[in-house]
Amino acid sequence: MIWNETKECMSRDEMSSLQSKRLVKMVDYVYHNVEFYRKKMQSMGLLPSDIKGIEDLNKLPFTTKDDLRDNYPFGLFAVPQSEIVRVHASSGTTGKATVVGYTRKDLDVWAECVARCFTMAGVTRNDIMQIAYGYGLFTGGLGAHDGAQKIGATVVPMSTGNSQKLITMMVDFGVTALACTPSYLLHISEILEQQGLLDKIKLRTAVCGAEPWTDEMRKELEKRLHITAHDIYGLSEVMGPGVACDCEYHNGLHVNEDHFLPEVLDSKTFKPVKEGELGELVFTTLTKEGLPLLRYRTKDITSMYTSPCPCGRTNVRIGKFKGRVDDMLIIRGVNVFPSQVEVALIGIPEVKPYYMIIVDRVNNLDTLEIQIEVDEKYYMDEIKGIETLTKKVAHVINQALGLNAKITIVQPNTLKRSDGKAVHVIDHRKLF
Ligand code: DLL
Repeated sequence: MIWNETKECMSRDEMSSLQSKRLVKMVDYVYHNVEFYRKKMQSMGLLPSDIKGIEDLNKLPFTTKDDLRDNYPFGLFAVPQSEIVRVHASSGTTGKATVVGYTRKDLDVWAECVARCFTMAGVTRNDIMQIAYGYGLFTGGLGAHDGAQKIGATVVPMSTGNSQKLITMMVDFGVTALACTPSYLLHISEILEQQGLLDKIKLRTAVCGAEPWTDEMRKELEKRLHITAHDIYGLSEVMGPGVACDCEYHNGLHVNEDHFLPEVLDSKTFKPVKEGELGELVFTTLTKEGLPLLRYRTKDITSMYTSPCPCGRTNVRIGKFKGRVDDMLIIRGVNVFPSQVEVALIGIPEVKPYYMIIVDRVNNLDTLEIQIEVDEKYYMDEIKGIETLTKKVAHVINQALGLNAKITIVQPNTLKRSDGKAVHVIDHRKLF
């Protein structure tokens, strides 16, 4: 489990027993240090002594993003402010920001977890690593920075916002590793291609996360850039990047479960789903001091696997994210995830994997439009060419979603590029 000795892993039984020990301690800690949890547990007639191990996890209350917002800014912190050495915050599109706080030990654990993840992606002290997540209140920049530094890589703290500078330095410094969102990596690959710089870079590996992306997109990026790309997951409430990451087998993301105890639950019954089935990911922090959380509902949809991974790591894996509970669109009664559109588009060579899904309601009927960018190599002025392509894309989308969509083919470089989390959906129905 140690980042530079990844082959020396605990058995599943050893892990469960460590988790049980830590959970018992954690429940006692939150009961005595966080009024919110004490009151919640008291209202359920629950005492810390009722929790004897992970088998009692389902007795504990859930925590939601609203609980953090209701206790804005520091109400759920378990230590006095003098013990908090850093805060981050995530601003949702609605409501107040959620503020998270870290003690010095929390920052050490965070760096350790990110270092393990980057090690899974093959990063070593011999790498020059650009961190192109935003630095600041977002956890991506500083979180990835501390992890890369812990490994001993040469860190280039790029942040976001200046793609040309990033590319110049990538070439001049011989950058070998990059951390950024997958949509930003796609954008970078496009600029490198346009500027004829693809064979001037030494990039080997990219560690991408902060937004859902598909395995098809990973392979596409690997092919374009001749690299390996890895999926890193995390969320600010639980810590930031580094909660889980995939190894060279891309068999799902190994969870740092000695620090974050995962459950995948049916979001109606709140009972665990069977191994491999989709459900909502829920985390209980096992070692956090500043902002410990019991059963935090991430709203992220995934599945869990305990079978052995050929890499030798024994920690559980979560499947690539299907999206978020609140990302799922219901259009004319059909459940649609933006990732389904992404997978469908990657199979069509004439279009680029940029897309915008626009949903509306006209005369009480849902309408679905998908704007798609044609690849410049295939860009056709003649109406006939566009018509044929539109029909082809409409057919592929219909097969993928089981829905008819209006396909609008737009000119190359029309859809907005993103250097952070990409927006793929505009749902006008929410405005009513
Ligand atoms: O996005 C932390 C992070 C930074 C993770 C850099 C990875 C890399 P938040 O801004 O709080 O934190 O957003 C958390 O982003 O609940 C997921 O919905 C989504 N998310 C994060 N990583 C992935 C991923 C950071 N690899 C929310 N795949 C989470 C899919 C992801 N979704």
